[in-house]
Amino acid sequence: MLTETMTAALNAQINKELRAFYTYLSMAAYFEDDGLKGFAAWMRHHAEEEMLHAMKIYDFVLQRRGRVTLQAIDAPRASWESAKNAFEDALHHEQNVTASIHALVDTARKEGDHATETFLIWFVNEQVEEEEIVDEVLQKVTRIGDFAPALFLLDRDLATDAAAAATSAEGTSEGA
Ligand code: OFO
Repeated sequence: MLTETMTAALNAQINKELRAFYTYLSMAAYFEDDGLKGFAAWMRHHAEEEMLHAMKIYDFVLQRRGRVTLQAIDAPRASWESAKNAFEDALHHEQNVTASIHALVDTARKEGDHATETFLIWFVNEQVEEEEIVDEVLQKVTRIGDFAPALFLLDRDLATDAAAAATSAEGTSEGA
């Protein structure tokens, strides 16, 4: 059974994950509009991952006989100055999520909730990976700057990455 404090903190995290879903989906729409379909596919795949994160916490709260209470999701930003600016924003967003996951672990420890603390380890590790992949693309777009041919090559690579990630996610859910 979850404590009230832990339940409130987990519900707040569900909202943050849904906010991340919204943000990445908005970035996907921005890149679609900009004609960068590979960037758009990458962002869309990432948005879907955020929804899975939200649902993972949602299911955990229910499993522990807690009450899921959904809160309003703030409207995300709709446009960015450049691909670089969008990825800077994405990295900043991931760093905030990392901080809030760490704060959740602290709460679980204070509450003496070992099950939640153990559950959150997956998210702690996931954030290391999330920051790394966003930062990897950010470094590339930073080096590319305004050089359109390189941007289109990266767009093609990101389309391939997004398709491979979607296939592997399908394989995982089929195997589950
Ligand atoms: Fe990209 O962050 Fe969720 O957890």
